[in-house]
Amino acid sequence: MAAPATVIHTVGSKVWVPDPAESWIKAAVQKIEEGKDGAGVLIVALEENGELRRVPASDAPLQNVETRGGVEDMTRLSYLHEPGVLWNIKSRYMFDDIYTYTGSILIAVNPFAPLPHIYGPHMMDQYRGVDLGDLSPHVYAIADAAYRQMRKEMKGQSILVSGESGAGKTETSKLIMKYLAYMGGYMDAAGRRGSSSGRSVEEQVLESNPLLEAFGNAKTVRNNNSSRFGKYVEINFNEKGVISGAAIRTYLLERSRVVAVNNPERSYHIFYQLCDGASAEERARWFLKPAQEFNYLNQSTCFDIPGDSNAEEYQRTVTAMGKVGIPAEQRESVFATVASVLHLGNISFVEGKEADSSKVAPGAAQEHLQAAAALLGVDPAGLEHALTTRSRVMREGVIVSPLNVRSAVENRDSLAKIIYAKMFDWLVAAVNAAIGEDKNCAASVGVLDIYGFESFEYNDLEQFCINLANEKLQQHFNQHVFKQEQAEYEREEIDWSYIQFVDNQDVLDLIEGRLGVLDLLDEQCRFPTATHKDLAEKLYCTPSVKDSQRFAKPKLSQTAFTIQHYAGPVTYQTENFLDKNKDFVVAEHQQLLEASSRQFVQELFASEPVPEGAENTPSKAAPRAAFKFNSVGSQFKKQLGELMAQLHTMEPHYVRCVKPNGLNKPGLFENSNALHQLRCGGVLEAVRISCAGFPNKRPFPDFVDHFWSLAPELYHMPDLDDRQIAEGILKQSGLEGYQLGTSKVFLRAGQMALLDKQRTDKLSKAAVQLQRHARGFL
Ligand code: AOV
Ligand code: MG
Repeated sequence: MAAPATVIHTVGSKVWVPDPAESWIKAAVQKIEEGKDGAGVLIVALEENGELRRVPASDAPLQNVETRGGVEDMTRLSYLHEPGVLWNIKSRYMFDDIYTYTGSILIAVNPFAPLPHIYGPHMMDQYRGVDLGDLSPHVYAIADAAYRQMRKEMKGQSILVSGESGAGKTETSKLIMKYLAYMGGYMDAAGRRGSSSGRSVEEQVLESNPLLEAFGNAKTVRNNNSSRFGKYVEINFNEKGVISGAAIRTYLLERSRVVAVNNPERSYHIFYQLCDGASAEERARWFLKPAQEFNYLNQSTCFDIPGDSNAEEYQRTVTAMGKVGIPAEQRESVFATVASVLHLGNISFVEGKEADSSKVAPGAAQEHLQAAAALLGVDPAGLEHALTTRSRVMREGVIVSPLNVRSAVENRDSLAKIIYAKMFDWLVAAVNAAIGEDKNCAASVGVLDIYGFESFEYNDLEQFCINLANEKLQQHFNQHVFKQEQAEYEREEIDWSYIQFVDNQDVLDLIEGRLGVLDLLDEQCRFPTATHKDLAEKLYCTPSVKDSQRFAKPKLSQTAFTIQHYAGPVTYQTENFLDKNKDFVVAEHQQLLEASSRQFVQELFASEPVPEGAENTPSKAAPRAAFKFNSVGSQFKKQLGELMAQLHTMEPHYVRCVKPNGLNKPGLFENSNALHQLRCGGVLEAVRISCAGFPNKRPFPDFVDHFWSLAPELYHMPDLDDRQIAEGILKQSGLEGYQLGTSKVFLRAGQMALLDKQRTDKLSKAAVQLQRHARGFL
């Protein structure tokens, strides 16, 4: 992305040079030399301490002329390059201007401090009906643009919010939803907002947020309120622009958190809310104890979130459930089920009489067995049996075998996870049923709050799925950015046919294409005896995978694989891929719970076909016929496919959230961290696409005002218009490949810098002449 070499530099040019600590650092050119291969080499002095460095000229893009507090739209920068983009965002952030546009994309940097003065009805009123760019960049402006475009064209709009954990996606999505609810709220004949009677749809939509957050968010090391699921909310509007319904879809709730929490993280908020906030009667009904006494919670020493009260949040959740429209009996059932999960976690096992068998331990574990059974509406003996044995339906009949203590614990955990996951899905369905989708709506606005690209030390199936989602969204994004550029070129009637567009279709083919990684994973999951080594072997030797440019086998591992994602390479460890990809309910759990005396539990487990021979530890079982299973990866791929199909019918709007530092602190901006996110969020890709075409667009009058000195004789010709003067200036410059549109000059990457240099040279020559001239007089 750096501007072309030497020709743009002169002694004294202010440049950016790469720096290991700061990514980019400011410097001034002291001397220009020719390197071995003829390429330019610069000796530069760092602005901060005068230190001299030698850098290839091609690594030293020119600085933009400094404007205090940066520019509101990155495309207005004279030089659109990585350090320019980064510096602009940073300078704005230091003035608490957290929002910046790159064309129509909004970049939002998390302030990590409340900024009440920029939000609320007063601000919403200001942004209402105002064109993007007329006021300071704001998330309300994006929401308003979507809302107005929807009304004007009666076409669906989507607002896609992305960014890494803690970057501010959920907060941003909520701000968008609040804006849409405000604009689309019911208004009576006198123009009063808010519905006069009962619940309003917009209130239900907004209250679904705290509700789902209570059950699907948790404190992690990255974010005290981290969403552990992806979410797409579609808000329906009638032809008057009033909200008429909504539909919520969720993706991939993290299940493992229900039974395993690492210090200093927490499990889902609702567990702590319940333990601290339930009334004395409720505590008695649900056999509750302090959170510290439940094994699923006390693996971590964190039970509270600084600044939050679990008990108050419990009230907030109950209120939200009520406002959304979940009646008291159902709330009771949900909480009883949440409590049952906690009790399950306290059922421990000891060795049974037979070898390799187990039974529930005496003492406290028995009480929790009783409690869990009561809350789940099943017989305690039946629950114990389901936890400590495994039956398999074979051709010869049903074979019941005991489980040892370790397997019983695993079995108990998988029951807890499936109950919680089904309850979460039930809640989403209940919210949808209560709000109601308006299938006959005039148009909708969809808001997507989905996990950003992830790359950790250890990357598992979750990261693989999340990164697949990001690749899909990235493709959608690239296509859109590219289309927008093209649209402008077409409007200006210039030729753009030769502009190349690099796609990430090859990564998608590798992951989700025929005989791609997901296909091979499913294939291995159908072999009960297959291990992760078999999977890895399969990946390493199948042509559709191994021959992909985007696939590599890491040198030091026999079971991992690396995918070259658009945002960088990620190495995935396959150890858990097979187990995590298999999703089914263990036969005894299904039988036990579908016969529950509690209607709610029955509903959760309403008969699902149980696959023959299915059980959850197939790797330890004897070889047997392949069984049908539900593939987590393929299910997710299908969901994603549906989401993308939906998004393709809508006009997209993008918000890229950036986390300015890893400490969640206000006022701190870490360059390399932010740069990485701009890369992952496709912001730099958008800049690249724009640079591949004509990154600098200047209206004729502006162009002439700036560069007239390159052809002063033309400037003074009375018959020429600005377009003709601009054309003359460009002809004289010796540049090639630029274009003249109907109202603007379109310059290729780097050409602005070259013109600027010609202008500076000319002006300094003129200045020297002027000086001589002046001296002559003395
Ligand atoms: P995320 O959704 O992107 O992370 P959140 O939206 O939960 O991130 O934001 C994390 C925290 O940053 C919030 O709890 C707020 O404290 C703060 N924050 C974010 N945006 C703003 C804002 N506009 N104004 C003030 N504070 C803000 V995750 O769900 O973990 O991927 O999985
Ligand atoms: Mg979130």
